[in-house]
Amino acid sequence: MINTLLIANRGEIACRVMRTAREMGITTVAVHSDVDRQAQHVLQADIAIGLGGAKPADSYLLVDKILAAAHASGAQAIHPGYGFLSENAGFARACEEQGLIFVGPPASAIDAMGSKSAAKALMEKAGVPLVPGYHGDEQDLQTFVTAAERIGYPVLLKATAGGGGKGMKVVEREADMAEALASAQREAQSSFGDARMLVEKYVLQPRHVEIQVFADQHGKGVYLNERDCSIQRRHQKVVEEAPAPGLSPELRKAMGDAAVKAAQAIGYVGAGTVEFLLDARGEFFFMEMNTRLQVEHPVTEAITGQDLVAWQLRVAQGEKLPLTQEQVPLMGHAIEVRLYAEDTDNDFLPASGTLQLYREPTADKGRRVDSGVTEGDVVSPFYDPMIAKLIAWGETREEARLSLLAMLRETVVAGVQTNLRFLTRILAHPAFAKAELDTGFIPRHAEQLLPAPETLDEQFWRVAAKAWLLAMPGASSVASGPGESSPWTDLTSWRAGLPARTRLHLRCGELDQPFAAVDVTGCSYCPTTQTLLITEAQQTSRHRLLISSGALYLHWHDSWQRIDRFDPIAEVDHSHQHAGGLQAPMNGSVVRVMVEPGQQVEAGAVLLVLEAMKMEHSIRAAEAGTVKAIFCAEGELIAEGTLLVEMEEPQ
Ligand code: MV4
Repeated sequence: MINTLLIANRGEIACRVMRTAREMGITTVAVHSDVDRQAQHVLQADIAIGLGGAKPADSYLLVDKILAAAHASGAQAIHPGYGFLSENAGFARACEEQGLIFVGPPASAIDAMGSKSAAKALMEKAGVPLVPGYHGDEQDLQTFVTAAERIGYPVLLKATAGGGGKGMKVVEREADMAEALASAQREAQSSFGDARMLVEKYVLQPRHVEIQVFADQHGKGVYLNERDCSIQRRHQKVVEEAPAPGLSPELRKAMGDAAVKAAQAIGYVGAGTVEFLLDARGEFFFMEMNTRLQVEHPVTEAITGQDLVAWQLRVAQGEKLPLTQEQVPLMGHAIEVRLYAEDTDNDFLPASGTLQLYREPTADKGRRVDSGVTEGDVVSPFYDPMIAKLIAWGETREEARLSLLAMLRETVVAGVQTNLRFLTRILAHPAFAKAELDTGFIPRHAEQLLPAPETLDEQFWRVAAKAWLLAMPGASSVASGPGESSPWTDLTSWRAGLPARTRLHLRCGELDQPFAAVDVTGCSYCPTTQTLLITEAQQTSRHRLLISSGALYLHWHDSWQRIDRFDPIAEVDHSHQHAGGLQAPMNGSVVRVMVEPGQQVEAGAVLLVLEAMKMEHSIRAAEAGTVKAIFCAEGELIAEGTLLVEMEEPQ
């Protein structure tokens, strides 16, 4: 019996596993790195044990510390989640040796699937369909040329030790084989320390269809239907759904039976996934087996009504599978998207930072959100950048799709860049609506899916200014409110002999916009629903706003834009400035000095760049003139009020 379970993981999957454990009356033990001390998985656990460090190698991968934590907390079992130690045969073996239950397959089954060519040999023997190819020990050029000749070009070279698409090379014709093989071998040697290759028929525009399998310790195995995970970006899954659209019951059974056969051939126990390539003609081929619970398991749970973590824990305790094959339901349709902290404008670079705003869609029938964060948490650069998974279930695929789109529109994230808009565009794409799925989906539709780099147009700034004046506490005091004689909110004040001074200056990211006047006629803000209504030319548009810690957030084209008052330094030019000099408006450091003494500058030219409160601020020349002296240097820390630059005004 498991009455205490240690979860050797973090984030959403640790929270997910703990939820079921709690429901089963099991005491939960979290382990955590130093940076995760206040993470959700730690706060939700009954017992939390620090591992130290930040990087996985210094924390969640420390086998000895995790085993010691299990013993110290009285845990009988360890659930590894996914990633980290989940497919580490050495860890599974160490658990077995120390009398701890590893919630996963036997170490021998992990080993069996570790090498691609060995796995293929095993699957071939078990009668699981393979892509025609060669996966033997001979590694000379002639062997590969002969094999490719036999299977027919194009062929695909894959590293035996590889995975996730690394070290793969398509070869179109015999003349290219020598160079392709040498280069693939070099890459495999440097990536995996193992140059061995295999070659397969290259399947054009395949779908990624995987079967969820389960096996108990009594020799029984079942499949819980399939998932289509064809929508991937650089071998990273983005959207997953169950069942696979268009899969006939006959094909489902054929793939399911093959997957169970694959599992039984290696003495599998617990949850596993057998991945197949499915070609346009409905032929399927074994790709690999994942010996863990997968990220996308919720879509299977949604269409079967089963709790796969409960199944894992029951099987791990020696119980029989809860259902026979005939009893496994397939109800409706479910789709999942992975919300990642990443910069879609910048080659999907992982993003990090504080979740200044984080609001999940409301829980409702057929909706599910699995996450491991809350507002104010930090998305750190040390771990996988997935923030949450959103899952929608419907009677039909279209119902699930529309429900998931609604969930995406309710999701609010600010402070960290995410792929929220990218996901919305995929779900809204006509080709996705028509279920035109294959692994080329994202590259094929990239132009429509990839958000153009941020350009905030005039309309955005108009809405932002109205929102600021009507919704921000105190903002309207700078203006005459609506209902007064003039419909214009005049933001300019005149001073004899001086140019008009802008009173509202907003900033959004790196862009800023000054306003002399803002027309708020026909506009209203409703604080309870947090919506701004703008009526123009008989048409009312509705805008969603959020106000949090002094900033305004405006929902604009499927993402949230943070709007602040522009840089107080802008005010320096006018008010904090001694005659001919520029002072630091706040404590900070000098990032860059852009000018030299004696240099002539135009009005508005950037003289210095300061960093304060993690933001960069430009110090600009108020008027054209000559730089007389500079009193600071790059990298220097400066106090508020320090004179930084002296300007000589033209005579
Ligand atoms: C293939 C293939 C076409 N033909 N094998 C990519 C990752 C690795 N697990 C297997 N992969 C592929 N193997 C043959 N013989 C195309 C892919 C492939 C792919 C597979 C699944 C999901 C997305 C993919 C994206 C590009 C290529």
